[in-house]
Amino acid sequence: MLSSPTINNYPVTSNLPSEKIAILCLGGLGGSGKVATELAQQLTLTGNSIFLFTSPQAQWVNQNQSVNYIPVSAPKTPTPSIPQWVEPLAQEIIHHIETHHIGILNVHYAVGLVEAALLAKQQLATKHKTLKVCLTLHGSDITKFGREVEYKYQLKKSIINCDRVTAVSHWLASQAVKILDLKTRPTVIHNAIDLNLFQPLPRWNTNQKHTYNLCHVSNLRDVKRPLDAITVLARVRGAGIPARLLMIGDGPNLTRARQHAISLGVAEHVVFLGSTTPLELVRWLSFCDLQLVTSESESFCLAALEAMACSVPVVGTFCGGLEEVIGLLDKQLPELLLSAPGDTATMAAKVVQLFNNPQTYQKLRNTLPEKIKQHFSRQTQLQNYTNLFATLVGHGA
Ligand code: GMT
Repeated sequence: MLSSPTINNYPVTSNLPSEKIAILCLGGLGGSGKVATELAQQLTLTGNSIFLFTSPQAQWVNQNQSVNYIPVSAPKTPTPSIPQWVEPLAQEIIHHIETHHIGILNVHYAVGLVEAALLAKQQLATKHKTLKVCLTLHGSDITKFGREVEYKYQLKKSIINCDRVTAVSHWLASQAVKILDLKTRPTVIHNAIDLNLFQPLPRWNTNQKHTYNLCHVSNLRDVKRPLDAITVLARVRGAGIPARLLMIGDGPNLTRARQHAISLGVAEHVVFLGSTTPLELVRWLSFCDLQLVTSESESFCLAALEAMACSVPVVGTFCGGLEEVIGLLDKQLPELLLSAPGDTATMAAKVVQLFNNPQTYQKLRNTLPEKIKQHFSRQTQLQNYTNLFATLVGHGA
């Protein structure tokens, strides 16, 4: 065990068990992979031996990271679990667990990945080898797959068989209990972000004839309702506010989104930027006056946290976790900034109201980054995970 390691100069009491730890996650654009990869990287920086099992050419892994990256055949995006990919993945997990003598596997995202992990645990047990499986729930694993009859029972069985289960928000923990009728509530460990990267940069848009820059940052899946962001832009412009929309991200609704912009007559005011690196994202955010989160459901909404850390206020939906995240920053914020999913008229009205109230707007810009530091610190997240892993060994594990 190491004494007093630090993360970005913050001390972290490392009571990580001596067991080696691996983190398994999806390798695509999604937030669960981002959270898991950063967690692996940050724990590595405390001097621990952490392995990251994720898809080849994973989105969030880069050469500058010191984590032990092991490509495995995990899917890149949430994928229904079928034996054709789950069983081979389990065999790869067994191989790497045995090769590197790993004792704890933290699985980020339930569907498919946790079945592979539990299959590995079971087969290792027949060789008298112990693998503890700690599952982190991220969102649609519960809110989408948990509601589908063909996945629900398998998912519940898997969750019950894990040694520990966490969720990224209280809202998601409650959904898991309710949807799957769980007897044990998952432990909540909120996500955190890299505040050395996500911080306000000098503003670009300071001219008098200001065009407001809105942005929508997502993987353009149906659950994000990206077309609503374009409708909100059209409504804001219709209310006389000169605005454009930066669509940041890539995904299944890209073509429909472009067509929607044309059909609403705002195509020249919508810029599709595709997916970006985290550094590029911070730079784009420094052009932005406001972020639109139009999702049907979000367990947490990492994109909103990143924007607010860069001083970009968010107008969004009551979609679950977002309300919890911004409500923790300030109890008044959900009422001020959120409306029902799909209610683009109210969302546009809230945007207009903010831009027409420079005092309220500026106060948000000035105070959000500091509040995020207080409520979503990396240090707390790491401490919570290390404490949890420590409970997996020794008595009662
Ligand atoms: O659960 C998903 O839909 C996928 C997952 C991902 O990989 O992007 O997203 C979830 O995890 C993020 C990180 O914890 C959260 O910020 C997102 O809110 C959450 N997405 C949903 O709940 C739809």
